[in-house]
Amino acid sequence: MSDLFINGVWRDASDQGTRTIVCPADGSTVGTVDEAAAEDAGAAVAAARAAFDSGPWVDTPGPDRAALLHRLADRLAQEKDEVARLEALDTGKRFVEAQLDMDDVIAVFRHFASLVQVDAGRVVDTGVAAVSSRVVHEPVGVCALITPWNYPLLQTSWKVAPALAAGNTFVLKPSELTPHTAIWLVRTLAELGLPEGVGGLVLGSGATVGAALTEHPGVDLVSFTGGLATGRRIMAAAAATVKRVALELGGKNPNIVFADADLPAAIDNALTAVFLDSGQVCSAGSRLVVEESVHDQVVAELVRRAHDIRLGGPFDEDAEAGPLISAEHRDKVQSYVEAAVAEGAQLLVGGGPPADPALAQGSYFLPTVLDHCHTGMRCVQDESFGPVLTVETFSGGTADAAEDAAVAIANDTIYGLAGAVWTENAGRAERVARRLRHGTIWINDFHPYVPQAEWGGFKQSGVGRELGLAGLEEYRETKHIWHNTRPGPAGWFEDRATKEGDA
Ligand code: TXE
Repeated sequence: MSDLFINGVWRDASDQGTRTIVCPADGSTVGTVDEAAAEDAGAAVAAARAAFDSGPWVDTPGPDRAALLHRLADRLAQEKDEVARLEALDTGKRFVEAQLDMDDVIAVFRHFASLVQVDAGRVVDTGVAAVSSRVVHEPVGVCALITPWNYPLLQTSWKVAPALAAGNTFVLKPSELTPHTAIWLVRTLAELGLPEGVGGLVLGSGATVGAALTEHPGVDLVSFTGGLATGRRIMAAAAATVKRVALELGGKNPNIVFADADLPAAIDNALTAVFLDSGQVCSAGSRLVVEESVHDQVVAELVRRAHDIRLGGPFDEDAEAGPLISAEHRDKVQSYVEAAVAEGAQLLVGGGPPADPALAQGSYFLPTVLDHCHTGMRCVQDESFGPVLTVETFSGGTADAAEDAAVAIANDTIYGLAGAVWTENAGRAERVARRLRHGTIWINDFHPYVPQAEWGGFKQSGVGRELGLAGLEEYRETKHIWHNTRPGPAGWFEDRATKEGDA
């Protein structure tokens, strides 16, 4: 095995720990990997610290750093199907979706490669002729990158690409459930010439390895994508040494449908919004917020379509959606639905695992629609991270009142990651988009993103932004260099000895 990469060497875990990775589509074994101990995390941080402080990567010119990112993208393009297969087996997601994820990973590496080439800082006019003053960007230092299981390589690329582009060193800890594409990534970077110690890989649990990284004084920045509870823990741990944190903590994302929308398009996209990747998407449109006058029509059609969604494993060409990540997660989604019904929600379709015996070994959950929900319910406030849609209804005596009602409902959440508005009225679309307190807003669409645009959350959906231009800034310090070309005394404090001597 030797799946831990520390100081340029592939190693076993120091306590010989291992973990078996299981495909959630059928319970089959994908492989066995090393499971690091806390001291392995410490060793990886020490190596990344030494590599940062000795400068082989910081001092590598930007265009050369960019060239490595492009080489990685080229290699992934060549090996796309094999890497997608690894991803599909670890996550249970459909192979075709994993292939699309690989295209996105390639685009992310190329995006950050393009950014490094252009930024040389800026000159500041101080108003003092003898002073040359400039603002430059430097890497933050050692980055602990902690990633989740839903889009394993893609989420990792959102962190590794900007960390390297900016000249940092990193220690990557992927989700313990889905490590195989992280191993591929670090192995490939090393083959392509990443200097020793610059990129480390430790596999293992959050409680042991993740916590060791977030507490380690040698780490300067923690970038984390995962659940809100873990995000809070990481922020608290990082406070002890005032590490920089970047957090993406999911969402409870409203999808607002006005009566004047293109309803066939809105309904079709509402399905993709919530049931893509079985709802295991941080930006899933898990809250349908629909105008009362079209509620019955929209919900009836959604229920009919949801009922027909075909579930299946990664290589089932008829499948439209895959399993949940684990049996534990499926049970969590099940209890979420039960709690919603107990709160008064009406279960219209789904609500449990499928009856099909062919799917019995996997962690499948039927696409589910819960009607008559409102913001006072936990099922509307808490992330289920499963294929579960809650339906809320709004109305207003006037067009303005309807807008106000929709916005109030959509913003009544502690989260603020993403949201959508469906309407044929362009003015309304713009007004509502501006009033929604969420980091990404789609108008008459749902889910598309591009690496050129920032991604991240308002409120408790997180801290900071990934992608776009800001996604590089997370990994850079800003330094002001003041150069006085005619140095002389400041003259602030009187030099008494000289003065007395003169007298
Ligand atoms: O996430 P965790 P889990 C949400 C979703 C899901 C819930 C729980 O609602 O149901 O989170 O999922 C590492 N210190 N999202 O338990 O625990 C862990 O090993 C440092 C939203 O799988 O947040 C893994 O690498 N690290 C989401 C990563 O954190 C710790 C994607 C994510 O795991 C740690 C996934 C600790 N104390 C889940 N504890 C999104 N935003 O897209 C765990 N980890």
